[in-house]
Amino acid sequence: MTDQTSLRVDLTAPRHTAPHFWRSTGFSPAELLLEPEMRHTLAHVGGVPHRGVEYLRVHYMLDLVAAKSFGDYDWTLLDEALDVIIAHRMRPFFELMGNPSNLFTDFREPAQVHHWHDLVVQLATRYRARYGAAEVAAWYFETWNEPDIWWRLGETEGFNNYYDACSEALRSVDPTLRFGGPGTARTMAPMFKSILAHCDTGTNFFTGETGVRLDFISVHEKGVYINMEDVTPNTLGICQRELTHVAYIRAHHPKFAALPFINNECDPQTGWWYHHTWHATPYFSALAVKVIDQHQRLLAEQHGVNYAMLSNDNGFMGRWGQRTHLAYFGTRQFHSAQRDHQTDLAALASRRADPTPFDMIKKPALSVMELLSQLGTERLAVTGTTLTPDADGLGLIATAHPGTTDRAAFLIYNSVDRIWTSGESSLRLEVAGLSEGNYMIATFRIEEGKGDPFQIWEEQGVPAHPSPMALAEMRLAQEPHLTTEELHISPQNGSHHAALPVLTLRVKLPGLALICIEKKHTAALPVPRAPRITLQKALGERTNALLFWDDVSAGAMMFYDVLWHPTETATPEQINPKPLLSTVFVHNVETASGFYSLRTRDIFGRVSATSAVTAIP
Ligand code: 8U8
Repeated sequence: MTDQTSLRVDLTAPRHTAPHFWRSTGFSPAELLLEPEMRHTLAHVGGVPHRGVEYLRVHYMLDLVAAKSFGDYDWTLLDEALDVIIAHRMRPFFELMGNPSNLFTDFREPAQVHHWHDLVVQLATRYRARYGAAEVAAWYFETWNEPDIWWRLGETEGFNNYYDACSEALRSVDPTLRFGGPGTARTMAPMFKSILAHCDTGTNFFTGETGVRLDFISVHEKGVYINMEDVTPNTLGICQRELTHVAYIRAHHPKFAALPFINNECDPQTGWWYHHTWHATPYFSALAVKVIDQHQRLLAEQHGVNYAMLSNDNGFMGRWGQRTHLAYFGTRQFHSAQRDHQTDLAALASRRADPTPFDMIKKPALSVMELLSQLGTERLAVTGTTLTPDADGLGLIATAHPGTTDRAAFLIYNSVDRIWTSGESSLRLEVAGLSEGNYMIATFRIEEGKGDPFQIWEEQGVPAHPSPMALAEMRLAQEPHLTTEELHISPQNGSHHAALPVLTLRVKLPGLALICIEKKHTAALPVPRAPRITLQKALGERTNALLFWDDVSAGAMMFYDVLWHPTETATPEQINPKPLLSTVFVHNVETASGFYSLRTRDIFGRVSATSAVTAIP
C-alpha cells in the first residue's frame, strides 16, 4: 500500500480540539536540579517553544528539605531547585515524595501523619508566596512515585494516611490545588486499587468524612520489561494496559470515570540506565510520536478517556544509549536513583564546589518535542487511504490552529515497534481549504542521517572527549533537517473544483517529517528580550556560554538567531549555524568575552530588530 498512499485534509471541515497532552518529562533524583549538568539540560528542555515540555516530574524532591525536628525545616535547597525549574519556563509535577532528614518512619502513627500535614501546609504556603497563587495552581501535586514498589512508610494503611495528609494540607492552603496519583508501576497493582477505594469510600483521616478528593489518576505503563538486551517494545500493549485501568475505574469507581487520566512514565522500556543505542537515534523520536498518536486515537477518541498527560521519563542525565534528552560527554557517571535512592546532601555540596567540565548534545528524543510543539491544537480529519500505523508504521497527525485557515501542521511518522526494521514509505497529501495567498512549506525531518547527531559521532570515530570541531559538527546535526518551498494559493484553489496543493514525500522507516504550511504576513516580528547567560566549564579547558531567553514566538512559526558582539558597539556576527526553534543556545568558546543579542526570523527570511545586548556575566 505504501506507494499508493493518498490522503486528503480540509481546513474548512469540522475540527476537533486536541490538546498537547504530551508536554511533560521526568527524572530522578532531585539533587541533580542543583547541578550544572541539569541546568544545561533544563535550558534545552524548558527551551522548547510554546511550553512544549511544560511539566517536570522529579523523584525525591522532599529529600532536599533538611529538618532539625518535626516542624523545623530548612527549605534552601528545595527553593533553589524549584527556582531552576521555574527559571526555565517549566512547572513541577510535584511528587510529594522524599523524607526530610529521614524524620518520617511510619504513617500508621497518627502523630507522623499530622507532622506530614504540617510539612505540606508549610510547603504550599511557602511556594504560593514565592511564585504566586496562580503559578502554583497551575502545578500538579502527586503522591509518592510508584508506591507499589517504593513505599516504605507503613504499608497500605500508612499510604492512605499519607494521602489524606497531602490532600487536606493542600486543600487547607488553596482548595484549587490539584492532587492525585498513585503513579503505580505495576498494572492493576494492589495499591492502585486500595487508594481508589480509599478515595471513594474510605474514611478520611482528617475529616472523618467518607472519601477523599482525587483530581486525576496516574499510572505507569511502559513498552517492555527491564532488560539489558534490545527487546522489542509493545507500544499497543501500553494502551491496552492503560485501558485495563480505565475499565476497572469505570466498573468499580464510576464517580472517578471522567477524571483526567495520566501515564506519566510512558517509556518504551523500563530501565533508563541501561544502554540501548536506539535511545540516541531517530527510531526513538518516531516511536515517541507513534505512542502519542496511539493514545489520541485509542484512548481519547475511541474510548472517550479524558486523557490529560503522557510523559516520557526522558529527563535523566546520561549518555547516548541511556534514556535522556541529551548525550553527556565528560567524566561523571550517573547511575544513582534507579532503585531505593538515598540522597547524600554532603556529596552534593562537594560536587557543587568543584564542578566537572562537560558538553552535551541534543538527541532526537528532544528535537522531536520541538517539532511536536509546532502542531496546532485542532485535529483535522484525514480521508483517502486508510492509514494503519499500528500495523505498518505509517501515521499522520494532521492539525490546524484555532480560528484560521492560514496555517496547518502535519506530522508524518514511520515507526514500527521492531527495532531493526527499516524501509521507506511515500505518500501524497492533498490540502484543501487554505485561504488565498503566498505560503511557505517548511519540512523538518528526523531520520537516519538527518537531525541525527549520533551518526555524526560514529563518523567521527566515537570520540569519548570530542574536540570543539567535533562538538560543533554534532550540534549542527542536532537540529532537525529543514527544507522550504513556496506555495501560492489563488482564489480558485480554494474551491472544490480547482487543483489543490498536493504534497508528496517519502518518509524513512524509522523517521518522521513535520510539515508546516505558513502564510506570508507583514506584521512586525516580535523582538526577543536579551538572553540570560550562564558560564559552564566545558571539555578541553573551554567554556560554554549557555544562553536562555523568553519565548516570544506566539502566532506564526518563527526561529531565533543569536548574535555575538565582540564589543558593545561592534558589528555583531550571527553564531547559530541553523535557525533555532528553541530558546537556548550553547556558545562553546576558549574564553568567554563580549556581548550577545537575539532576533527572531520568520520562515520567509524576514528578521526582527535585535534585542538589547547582554554582557558575559
Ligand atoms: C520493574 C522494575 C525493576 C527494576 O529493577 O527497577 C524498576 C524501576 C522497575 C520498575 C520501575 C522502576 O522505576 C521507574 O522506572 C524507571 C525506569 O528507568 O524505567 C524510571 O524511569 C522512573 O523514574 C522510575 O519511577
